Amino acid sequence: MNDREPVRVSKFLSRHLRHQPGAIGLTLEPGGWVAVDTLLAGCRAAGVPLTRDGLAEVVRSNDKQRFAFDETGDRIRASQGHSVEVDLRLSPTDPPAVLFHGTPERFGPAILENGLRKMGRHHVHLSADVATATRVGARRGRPVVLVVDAAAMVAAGHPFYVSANGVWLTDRVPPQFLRLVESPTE
Ligand code: HQG
Repeated sequence: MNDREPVRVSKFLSRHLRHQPGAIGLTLEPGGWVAVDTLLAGCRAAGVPLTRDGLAEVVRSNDKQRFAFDETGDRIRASQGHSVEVDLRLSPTDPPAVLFHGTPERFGPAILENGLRKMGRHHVHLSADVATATRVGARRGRPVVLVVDAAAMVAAGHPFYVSANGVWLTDRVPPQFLRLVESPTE
């Protein structure tokens, strides 16, 4: 693998483990799992030849730890970020008192008005720190960061989940639990 190859493979895995498993003949098992052998066969057939060791290296070195093996090492899944219907079987977990959500500046007004919605994904994605939220928001333009009053949401009965790679997930964040962090990048 050259330097760019792990990124290319990671994008390929994200596409098929989160969004279009059927396109390379995969069916996600409960929990979002796929047998490693089935995945490698699907990759090969799609022109992305990958060995078991190559896959392990992509999983190990991935910048956001997007993928995880199960305890046997025979199955793999994306830890979060799915758009396909999947039950990740995560247990509700108490979040820190505040969480953060980074978004392009242009979405700020609509979110403050309507709250955070999961849009194309399974959950609203929240970060534990401002720096991470800023990076998420900066993917598509100048970012703003919103503070989520997670403690108040828990008190109001909203469940939270945390993925294996530390992304906090919830179904929605109504506007009364949101406020803007001023100039997060300055
Ligand atoms: C926005 C990446 C208008 C929301 C990242 C976001 C993350 C609203 C966009 C992960 C809205 C959805 C997820 C409302 C939410 N009005 N806009 N009411 N409610 N939005 O990509 O959180 O590289 O589905 O702010 O690092 O940006 O894929 O969610 O901008 O962890 O591993 O609608 O994706 O990780 O966009 O990103 P997304 P996200 P990966």
